[in-house]
Amino acid sequence: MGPIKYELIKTCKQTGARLGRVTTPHGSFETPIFMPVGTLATVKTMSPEDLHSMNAHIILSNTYHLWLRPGEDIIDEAGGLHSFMNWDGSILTDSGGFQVFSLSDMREIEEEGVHFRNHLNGEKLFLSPEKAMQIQNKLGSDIMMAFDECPPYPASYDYMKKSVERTSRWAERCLKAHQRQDVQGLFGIVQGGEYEELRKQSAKDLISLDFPGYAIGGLSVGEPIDVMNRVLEFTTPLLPANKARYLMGVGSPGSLIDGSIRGIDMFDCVLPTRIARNGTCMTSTGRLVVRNAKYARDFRPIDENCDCHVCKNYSRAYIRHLVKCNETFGFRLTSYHNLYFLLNLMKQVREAIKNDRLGDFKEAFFEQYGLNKP
Ligand code: PRF
Ligand code: ZN
Repeated sequence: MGPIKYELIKTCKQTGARLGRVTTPHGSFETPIFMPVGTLATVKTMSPEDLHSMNAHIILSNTYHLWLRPGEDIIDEAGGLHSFMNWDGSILTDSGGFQVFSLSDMREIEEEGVHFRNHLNGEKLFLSPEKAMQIQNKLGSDIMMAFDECPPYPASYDYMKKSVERTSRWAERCLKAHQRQDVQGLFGIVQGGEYEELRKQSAKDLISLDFPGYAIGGLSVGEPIDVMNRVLEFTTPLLPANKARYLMGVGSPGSLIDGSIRGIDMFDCVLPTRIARNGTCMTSTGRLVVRNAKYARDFRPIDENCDCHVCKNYSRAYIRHLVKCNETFGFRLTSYHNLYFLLNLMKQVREAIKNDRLGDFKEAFFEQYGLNKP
């Protein structure tokens, strides 16, 4: 038995969504779940105590960023990422592949790995499956991700096929290079863009390597929503029912519900914290841009239906003032509310699965949030 366990508790009779439980060396949590993003070993403006108070159980961090700053050796010396940042919940680290593709220019992909330039100082760097495992082993995350290629959308069938084959070979190298299989679990990443045959090939290759969990990568890279939903519809059924499934980089309220309905258990996204830092809040009736002039004398909470600490204690007018003045506390308040909103949304999704009524929940939520009906 490896360090990462998934138990399927039940499936929603109305939608097929899964209620499950994931256990890592740092605790266990019910799924579907949203993971706040802490790229640089901090969920921007949030303390670990804040994260606990909103019932976050697992956060995501990034190999690429921590490799560049402060370097994996310093984190290793600190006793690993958990003790370095004082977070005793679970941590998942992305492998760096995606970040190399999205942040740096002049990258060159070859069989051995990827050559690219440091996005901070232009220095030449090289990342490979072996290096990505070495770094993640030193970070000590509970769940590590395989080193993959996430091609841009759209990519030709021929390119995608070559890329999927290489990502499968890289996945095998990752498994061989992973040195701490007793305490860290390694997830494989299914690629293949919008091509059903290639998703099948990718899933088959990875399943033969027997990872303790599988991610679906290469989505939310600019394709229309219905393309993402269709890809999920034919991809999640290819994955083993007794392992966790993670949809990478997806976290808008609508796609969290749509992904859950298609069998996804884990999600992450910078969206809630990123939009919080320009004064945009998620509420039960849609987005609210709190920096707008119309909130200058609005003494109601951000969301009248939210019972988070921010909505119980602070007004739109006050938060608007702080955000307009670039006061850090303003971004702390909007970030806290947005994360709470998504964690609470997932709690409602789990509750709806328990009651076999996620379809009804989706309809009511989409209506209220102002999303188009399916
Ligand atoms: N691969 C990796 N990380 C990712 C992605 C991917 O395809 C995505 C795609 N949305 C986000 N983060 N390794
Ligand atoms: Zn709130």
